[in-house]
Amino acid sequence: MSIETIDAEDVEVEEVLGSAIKRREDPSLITGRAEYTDDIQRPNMAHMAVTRSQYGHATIESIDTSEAEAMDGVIAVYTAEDFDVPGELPVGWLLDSLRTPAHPILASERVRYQGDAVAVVVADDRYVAQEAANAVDVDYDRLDAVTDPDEALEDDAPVLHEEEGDNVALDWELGDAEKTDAAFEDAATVVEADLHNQYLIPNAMEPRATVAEYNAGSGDLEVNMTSQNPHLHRLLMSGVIDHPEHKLHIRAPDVGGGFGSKIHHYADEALTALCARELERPVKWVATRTETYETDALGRGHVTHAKMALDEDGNITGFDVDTKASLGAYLSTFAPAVPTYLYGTLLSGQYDIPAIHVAVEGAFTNVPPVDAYRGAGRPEASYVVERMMTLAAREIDEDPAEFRRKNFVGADDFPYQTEVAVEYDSGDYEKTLDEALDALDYDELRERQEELRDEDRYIGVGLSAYIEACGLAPSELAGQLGAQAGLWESSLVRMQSSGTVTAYCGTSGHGQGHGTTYAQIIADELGVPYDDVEIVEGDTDEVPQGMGTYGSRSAAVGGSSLATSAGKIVEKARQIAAHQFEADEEDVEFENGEFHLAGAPDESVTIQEIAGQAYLAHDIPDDMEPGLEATSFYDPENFTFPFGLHACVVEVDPESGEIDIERYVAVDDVGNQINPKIVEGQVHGGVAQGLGQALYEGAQYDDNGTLLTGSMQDYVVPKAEHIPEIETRSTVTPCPHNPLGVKGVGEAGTIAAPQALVNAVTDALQPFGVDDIEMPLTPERVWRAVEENGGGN
Ligand code: MCN
Repeated sequence: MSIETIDAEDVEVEEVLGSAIKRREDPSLITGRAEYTDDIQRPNMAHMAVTRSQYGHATIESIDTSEAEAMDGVIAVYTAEDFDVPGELPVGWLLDSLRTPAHPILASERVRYQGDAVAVVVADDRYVAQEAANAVDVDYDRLDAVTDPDEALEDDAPVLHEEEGDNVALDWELGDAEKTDAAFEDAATVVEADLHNQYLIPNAMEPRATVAEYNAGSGDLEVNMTSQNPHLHRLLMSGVIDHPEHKLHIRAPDVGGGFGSKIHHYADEALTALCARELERPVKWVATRTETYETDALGRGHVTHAKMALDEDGNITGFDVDTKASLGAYLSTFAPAVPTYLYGTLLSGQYDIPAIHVAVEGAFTNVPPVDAYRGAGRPEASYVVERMMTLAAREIDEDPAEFRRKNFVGADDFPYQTEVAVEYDSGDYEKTLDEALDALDYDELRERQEELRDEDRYIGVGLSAYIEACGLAPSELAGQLGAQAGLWESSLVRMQSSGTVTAYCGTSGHGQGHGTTYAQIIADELGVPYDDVEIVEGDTDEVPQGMGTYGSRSAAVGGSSLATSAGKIVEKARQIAAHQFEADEEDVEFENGEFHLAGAPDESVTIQEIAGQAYLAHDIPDDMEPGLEATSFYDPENFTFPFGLHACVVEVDPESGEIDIERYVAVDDVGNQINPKIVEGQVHGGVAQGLGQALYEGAQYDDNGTLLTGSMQDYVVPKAEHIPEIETRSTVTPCPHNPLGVKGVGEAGTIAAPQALVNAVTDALQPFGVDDIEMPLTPERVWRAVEENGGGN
């Protein structure tokens, strides 16, 4: 059922957009020719390693670097006092209630999570550097720690940032509390639940890494790093290490996945750059897998109490959500946006809910900073909405599919203004539900479920009607909400005089196949062969400006910017063609790469020929500048709201707690698809991560803040054998406000999958009265849930 790929040379220009062309980036990736940061070698390069706290919370009494300094091969050892720079990591999203305690790149008085950096060592050799980092003698006085956001907000909790008085990082609400209270007063049914969304470790295949070189002659500092947004990193790092932005060059070589973890500005990359500048020598730092587990920003970490009000006909009349969200020990770059605007605004789900109120308290806790991880806020919202929809349907004894259908925003109701600030652009939710029910053969499935129960076999069906917001956002609106950056995207498209094209885009792909899909967009807009288009990303020296890749924004915002730049080229080329035809511009038509006069298609000139003329500049219109290139800054009008219906069918063994996934059906609507194969791949990857959360993953800390799941042996990520065949289908409801009609797909699967699985397992266990099991649904937890309900006896 998987989509067949096509070789680019077999695709006509007019069909290039929307074709499942093979990803052009794969041959180099799968034959070992890719260049990752750790592959970079420089003459005289030194290596940096970091001394990190092994305590979750402690004061630093003293730091003795003498033993490390005396080791053979050690070049320098630095602590906080050695760097005369601002040295504090900034927060890129501010809220009125937000507290912003200092986030130093090296701790000097107190450590607040296991992995907090205290010193760095630079040595000739990576292993010597690590050994010396271990030899830095830090005298700690251990403090009580707290890792759970609910507990961190209690009066007697140990306080992380004493100057703040308590652990409240932010206090935020959205929606109409009074109206929502009134809905509950009048409700025929009220459904309540406590829902947890555990800490996740992003686990990109390639650990974070940096190679920095400083040219003392020119003052240029060149930093190769694992980045999802080099231009943003340039801006942030220039402040942290006090280096002029125009003298800082950030490049992301091939990046082995990020899932959000490589958006943020961490201490380590800034420290590597500082060491290179201090020592005037290239310096490399590569995180060990242990450091990845201890220091990459975590995802999720929510504890929620939710209430849903229904009238006597089963219509939702109110939704009240109270969430305690962990922000970790310090605020990471975009952390404040994640449990607030990326979460609360999605709590209407696919439903017409007349009253919603959400209150979020953010807590400082003794775990690494918590920030965006694939989905960022939207999986947490979708989990709450879709778990509650399932619980409510059970409460009033309605079929979960029909209960959802009854409450959907109707296909004719778009644009739809929710009660939580956002306006959905377009959608047709019944269509994806119907596709999924058809794929499942739903009625037959329910009959089989009944029959099997008589044989003591327990199958369950879980539905997840998810919505997400991507392509963030109109810059002005984002600014009003607290963003400290614009959220446009920029591109430069240049047609060379021979007619080949180089397109530079400010996004920075790291596995999503932008080289392929962007070339499809350009080839389509300009009517040139796909193979004649080269895409450049991820380099502040080559790409004029950019905001990067996250929030599934690249197709909707970056792609739209590319289409806009290419459109400008066509317009300039049209003027040159009109000049050649001695005709008015309005009479010149452009089709499949050729200009001709209206009604005279046989006499045409190709855009490549025009490019030659544009650079020769011997005969172009008066007052026209030579050359054929265009830049644009595309600022979206709105978010775009992809949606879909994921359904999971499981069989659960109540005696062992084991879950067998029989089927996983994913129906997604991401608007027009640039490349259906890449869309399918993104859904597969996302679902794998979502099922990983539901079944296996979860960072666990003990009472001291010590990470108990600090390796791949203890923190289970799903392997191919754990993932069922994912049956994908799609519907197409174009985005009405961007030139390509596209919505994002990069996070859809991760947002949809966890609750599809949990809903399925609890559906299977209805005969045992099991309504909720905390993720991950390990066999032990499933078995305990059955036992706690009397084991069915
Ligand atoms: N696409 C398409 N048609 C659409 C929408 C998208 O063909 N209607 C294509 C795009 O052109 C792009 C890909 O699908 O090639 C993903 O596009 P988009 O949804 O715009 O997402 P981004 O490219 O902005 O990628 C970010 C997104 C996020 S936020 C995370 S997290 C994530 C993800 O992508 N991390 C990934 N997918 C990942 N895939 C890999 N391999 N590695 C990661 O770290």
